[in-house]
Amino acid sequence: MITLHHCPQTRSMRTLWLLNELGVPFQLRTYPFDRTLRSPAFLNLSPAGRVPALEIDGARMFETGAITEYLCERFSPDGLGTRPGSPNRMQWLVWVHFSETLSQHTAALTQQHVALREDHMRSPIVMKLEAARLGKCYAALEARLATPDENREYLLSSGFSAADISVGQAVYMSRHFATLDDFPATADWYARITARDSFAASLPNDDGIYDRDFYAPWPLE
Ligand SMILES: N[C@@H](CCC(=O)N[C@@H](CS)C(=O)NCC(=O)O)C(=O)O
Repeated sequence: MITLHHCPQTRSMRTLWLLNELGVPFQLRTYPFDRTLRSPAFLNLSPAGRVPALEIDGARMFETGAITEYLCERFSPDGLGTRPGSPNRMQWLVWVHFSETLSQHTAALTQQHVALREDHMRSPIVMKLEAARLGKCYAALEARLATPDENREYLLSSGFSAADISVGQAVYMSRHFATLDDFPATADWYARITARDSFAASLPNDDGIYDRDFYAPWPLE
């Protein structure tokens, strides 16, 4: 049995979406996003106290990118995944791991806007810089998706894959801090991939750690 250790509205939603899309049996253990992740029992699953953590084949895994690669190798090597040596392998790896570039900016912005509760703890400069860096990530996606010579519906020309899930979940989170308004091909792609039942099945029941849809970087409220 596979067990996903999960906090809603975090990177573990990426693994949840992937498991839902793979259609393999798994159980979900949901935790509050708090000091529970620092308990000895949780640190035994994930030594830095992070989600996702996955139990599979009697072993314990952490790191979203590694989990994505492993699950795809096991359950969908030629569908959601790509085999080493296949034509799309390089781009698949690039985009699966690019999701982390987006997520680190979202994590910094979540810390600034949400976790640090007092205004004097926050840095407007960091908020502005990190939101601008999300814009650079969107520009990279737009360049990939809005190619002049090819109408690319997904990140890989071969079709929907775990690369779309990985980056799509990262964009789902980053939209709290930077809109897709200036990136039409990326907005279309995002609408396309989030129309899937597997995405709907991975959504949290409530807003979780965010108390609003969008946090503007400046001015500080
Ligand atoms: N590179 C790691 C990052 C994991 C990570 O930082 N997860 C966040 C949630 S998005 C977390 O668990 N944070 C808890 C904390 O920092 O205490 C991965 O992709 O799994």
